[in-house]
Amino acid sequence: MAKLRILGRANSFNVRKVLWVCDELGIDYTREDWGRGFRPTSDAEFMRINPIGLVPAVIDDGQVLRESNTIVRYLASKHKADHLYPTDLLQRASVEQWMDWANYETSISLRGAFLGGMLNEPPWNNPWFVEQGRRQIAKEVGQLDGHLAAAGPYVTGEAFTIADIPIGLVVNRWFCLNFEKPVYPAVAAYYERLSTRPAYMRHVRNGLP
Ligand SMILES: N[C@@H](CCC(=O)N[C@@H](CS)C(=O)NCC(=O)O)C(=O)O
Repeated sequence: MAKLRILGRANSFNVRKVLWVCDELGIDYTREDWGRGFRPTSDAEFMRINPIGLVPAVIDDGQVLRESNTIVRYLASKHKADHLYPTDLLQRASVEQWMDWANYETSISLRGAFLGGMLNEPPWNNPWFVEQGRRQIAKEVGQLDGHLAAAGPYVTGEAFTIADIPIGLVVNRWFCLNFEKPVYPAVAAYYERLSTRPAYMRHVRNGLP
């Protein structure tokens, strides 16, 4: 069977989720550098594969998939990793609600706090937007802190699941942000807990925000 083909630069926030889950599941893959700093995703070759023009995209058995969280869930299901992505509907919803939260709520805040405030990228570097993003991400990571303190040590409780993958990316970026941040002890302990996983150190806590 052909190896999973991952299209996207290894320094991308969303590609790193896919690389991490592949390591957790022992999936063999090839990866191609597409996206900022490499071949542009606006190239016809990429757009034919993913007309949305964003990384990651993966090709598995000739089928194209996009959206990092969807790819993570698909791979966990395909490899029957029920311990990472439970089949019980309520447990599954608990995993998915955190994945959705990370992809929607925190990614809006990080546009201001990271793309605007740290990378100085227009149009996100508007001072109002940067300030809003910083305030909002601090609030959200505070919510995560309260949740982990009450119901941790992982996002859905006792065991590591794929919910920890997008949240693990957010937490790594949080610690890289360059403004004065509140101290969140449960999040700090969680960061160290995730860091015991070789795949996290390899793809996420590897010096990149
Ligand atoms: N919702 C998408 C977002 C994908 C996304 O924003 N990808 C960024 C990189 S993290 C991208 O393609 N940026 C353009 C580029 O690198 O050229 C997902 O979760 O996969």
